Amino acid sequence: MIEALLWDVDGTLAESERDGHRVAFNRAFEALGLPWRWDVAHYGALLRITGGRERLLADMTSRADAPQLAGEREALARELHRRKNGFYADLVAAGAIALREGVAELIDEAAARGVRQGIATTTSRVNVDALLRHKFGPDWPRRFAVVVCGEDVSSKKPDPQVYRQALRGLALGPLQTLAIEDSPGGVAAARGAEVPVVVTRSTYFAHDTVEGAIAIGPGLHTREGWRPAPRAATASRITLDDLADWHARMELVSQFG
Ligand code: XBP
Ligand code: MG
Repeated sequence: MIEALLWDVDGTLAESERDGHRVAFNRAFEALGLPWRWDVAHYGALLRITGGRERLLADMTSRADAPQLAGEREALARELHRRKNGFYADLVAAGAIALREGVAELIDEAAARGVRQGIATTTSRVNVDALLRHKFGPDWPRRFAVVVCGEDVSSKKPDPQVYRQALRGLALGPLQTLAIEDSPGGVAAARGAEVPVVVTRSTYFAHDTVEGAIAIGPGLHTREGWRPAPRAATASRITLDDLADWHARMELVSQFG
């Protein structure tokens, strides 16, 4: 029985990376007079590092024109990240980032059926707030019983901390919940906390091998292309009944290429 859904943000609620965070990082580089630009492919490789500030620091290790001292690098990463988050909020407010199809429907359906919901993300709280405020209005936090963000944990995904903290906030055991994720790191984080996880493939993790999901498919908007195939056909999208059915058949945990 699913008591709560735990949502990842970037890649799952919205395709926010390529046209959101990436563009905002590039604007931050420009604003500080830096010649660095992250193209779509390079950003895809950098996404293996979770956390925007951590991503900046990792990229600096391969740039000869980055500050040499660790303290200076950290200060630059902090300032770039602060500016990036501002540009990201601008992009969201301008309508550049849409919720993925089927997401709003499932959030509404879960709320109507009394299933609690939470956010479990490595993203900064300001970015979650910018996105969800734009999509659901200023009282968006009322839709979520718990919201755990990047700054709330000492170690980001794939570390399971974010999920453990969300479970504590909900006062539920892992098997009473279900996570929705898009990346191998997110799946590892959920699994590390023993939370069953369903994967909706996103642009940047379209072909990665995902281990241990209870179901994987192209998105919540369609019943096509899912493994295992959804059985509880009550709509043309993935519904709470489909999630409950996969959750009940959890012995199907396996590796999807
Ligand atoms: C995605 C991330 C984040 C975002 C950028 O997290 O790794 O770092 O790319 O956000 P998730 P910040 O899929 O768990 O939502 O710059 O705020 O880190
Ligand atoms: Mg994600």
